[in-house]
Amino acid sequence: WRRTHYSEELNADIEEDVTIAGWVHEIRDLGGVMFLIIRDRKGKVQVTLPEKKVKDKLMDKISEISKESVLMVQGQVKEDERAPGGLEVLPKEIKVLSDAETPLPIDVAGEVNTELDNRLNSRFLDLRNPETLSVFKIRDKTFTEVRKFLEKEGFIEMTSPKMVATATEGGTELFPISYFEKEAFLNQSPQLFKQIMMASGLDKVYEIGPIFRAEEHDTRRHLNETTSIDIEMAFSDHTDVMGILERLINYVYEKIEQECSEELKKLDKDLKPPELPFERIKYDEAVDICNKKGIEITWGEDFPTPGEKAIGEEIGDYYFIVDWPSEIKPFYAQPKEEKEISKAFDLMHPEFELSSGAQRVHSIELLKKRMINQDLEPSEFKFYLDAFKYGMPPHSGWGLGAERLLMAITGKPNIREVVLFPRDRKRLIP
Ligand code: ATP
Ligand code: AMO
Repeated sequence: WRRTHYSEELNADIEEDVTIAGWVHEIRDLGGVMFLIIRDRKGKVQVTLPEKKVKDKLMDKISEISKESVLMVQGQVKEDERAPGGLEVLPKEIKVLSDAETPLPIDVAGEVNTELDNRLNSRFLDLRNPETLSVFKIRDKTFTEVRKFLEKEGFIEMTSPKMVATATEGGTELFPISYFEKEAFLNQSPQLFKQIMMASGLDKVYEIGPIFRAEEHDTRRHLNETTSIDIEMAFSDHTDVMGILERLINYVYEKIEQECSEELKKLDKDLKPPELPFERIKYDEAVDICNKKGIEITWGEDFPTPGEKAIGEEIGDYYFIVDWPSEIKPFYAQPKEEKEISKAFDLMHPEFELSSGAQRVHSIELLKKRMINQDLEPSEFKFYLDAFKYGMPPHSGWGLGAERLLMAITGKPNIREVVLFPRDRKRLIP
């Protein structure tokens, strides 16, 4: 037997027998007639078994079936206005491919509010809930559209190693691993590798891949393994890549709004593409907003979560923070003429940070100086610094947290909702 149709492909004009396959969503026995609602990836369809018309053998088989068991049903499609969707299948043969144990560990229909922890423990069952499935259909579409956009802009996809010898984003957040006789870590960012590629002549590269951060804290917007969308672009400054970033966000919102309307409806999410261009506010202005709202910040500090929220409330949409103090941005961020300010930026959603980026230092002398200032040993970065010796164009780039973007699109308040198998402070299984 092979599936001939998904539920949503059925229509009353089909004369030949069809074969559908899926899970038993619901069983109703009205005495004299039984209804099975079969669910597949695309929807649901009713299978109707009137006792008089169906073979006894079939009836016996079905009377013992449990919810969420896997069936294949062969039969005729019939119009009936009493059936949900106006169609039903009258079975000639039913195969039980797999029985489901009872009770189920979580409520698949999503009527009982199951705790996230339990849902994550049985993610395969959780995905049978159309609301959860919608999140992951949107996730799939988001990655597809990000790739389409970047390819159209002339970016080439690269993949960088995830097992590395050095930190890039501060030494405290590294996961050490055992790598034969060497000291090694899981990579925090493709940063150094995408920059090295700027000396290769590829000009525009992107990577979508995992990054690992040993952050101790347990919040709604941090994971220990997360997906980063990274770009790097030669012969550009920070304003060029900020333009690409805002157009990318706007494009992805439009595509999801147009092509995932069913999924958005299931999530009860009204998605409006943010208006272009996004507002740009200076670091100093952001500090003022915080101080005015009673969140004390001194110049040279990063914004604490309440500060981010306060600025987000004031602006109400996506915005960039620019003109950051050089001292709180990584060594690779290019300072402006007035050295204490850098050509780095953060892209903010009203509720959290979504991306950071910068024009990069491309002078090897300045790069070494900034490393030393940040207590990094240039000799450990030889493989990276070498790329700056033989012709390195000016370049810029950013890293965008894919799960943060998906939180914004789906409206899910917890980052764990938008990853199949999240890794956080407490969770390593499944
Ligand atoms: P990135 O980590 O990429 O810089 P982010 O938004 O996660 O982006 P963090 O530096 O991790 O930035 O944290 C930003 C802010 O989040 C910090 O300034 C801090 O106030 C807040 N924060 C960090 N850890 C916690 C925590 N455990 N609880 C509440 N807030 C936190
Ligand atoms: P940054 O450290 O700001 O920059 O990371 C970029 C973006 O990645 C996301 N992100 C996270 N999301 C969930 N959980 C985490 N633990 C986590 N850590 C980071 C955020 C963040 O804005 N190399 C630079 C990028 C560059 O300059 O190109 C970098 O890694 O959305």
